[in-house]
Amino acid sequence: MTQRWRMLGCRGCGSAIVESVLVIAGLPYEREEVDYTQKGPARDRLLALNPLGQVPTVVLPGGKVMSESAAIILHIDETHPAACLLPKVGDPLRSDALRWLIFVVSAIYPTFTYGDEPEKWIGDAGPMLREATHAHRRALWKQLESVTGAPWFLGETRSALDLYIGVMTHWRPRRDWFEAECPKLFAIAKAIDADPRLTTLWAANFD
Ligand SMILES: N[C@@H](CCC(=O)N[C@@H](CS)C(=O)NCC(=O)O)C(=O)O
Repeated sequence: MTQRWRMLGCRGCGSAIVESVLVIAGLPYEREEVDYTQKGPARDRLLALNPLGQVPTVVLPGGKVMSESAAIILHIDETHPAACLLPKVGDPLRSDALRWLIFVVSAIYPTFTYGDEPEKWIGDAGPMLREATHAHRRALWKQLESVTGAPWFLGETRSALDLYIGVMTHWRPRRDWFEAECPKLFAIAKAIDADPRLTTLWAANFD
């Protein structure tokens, strides 16, 4: 029975969010690169663990499979409280953290699910869905910007939300847009870029 985490991830993808949490929590892991857009043995291995074919998908020490980044992070927060991924139970900031964590994964993330390969869902009308999800995503980020604190999303309290912001601002509409339209989110993203614990991980994903 393996004692290490196993991560199925894809360069530049949401797997980097959970990888950054594993690094911060000091949890060693093995990583398999899976380009989920390409049919083949790697994608088959991913589908066998997670029929959605999404990354991150992890195998916990002991063999249990988890997908869904927020669920994985909540699990690590419970089992490794010293990593300070979320405000503790009883801290008034915890409800804010949970609200906006789920907002990111349930409102913003699906705009990529449906907008990245829109032809997969609606064939020839794909470009319309792509533009609609793109516009919706910009509006959602602006909503998040309106409740963003400094220097971190929750103000003085650093959390896993900052890691989502660091990674997801690399994606469309990308950093230049955030700098112009969402300066508080952009500042958090730059601070996350500069975290020395994550230099190697960011280079592997985004350079
Ligand atoms: N709700 C999932 C979303 C994961 C997700 O959509 N990951 C993308 C990569 S960043 C993916 O695997 N996309 C492939 C697909 O949806 O087919 C999470 O929070 O982990």
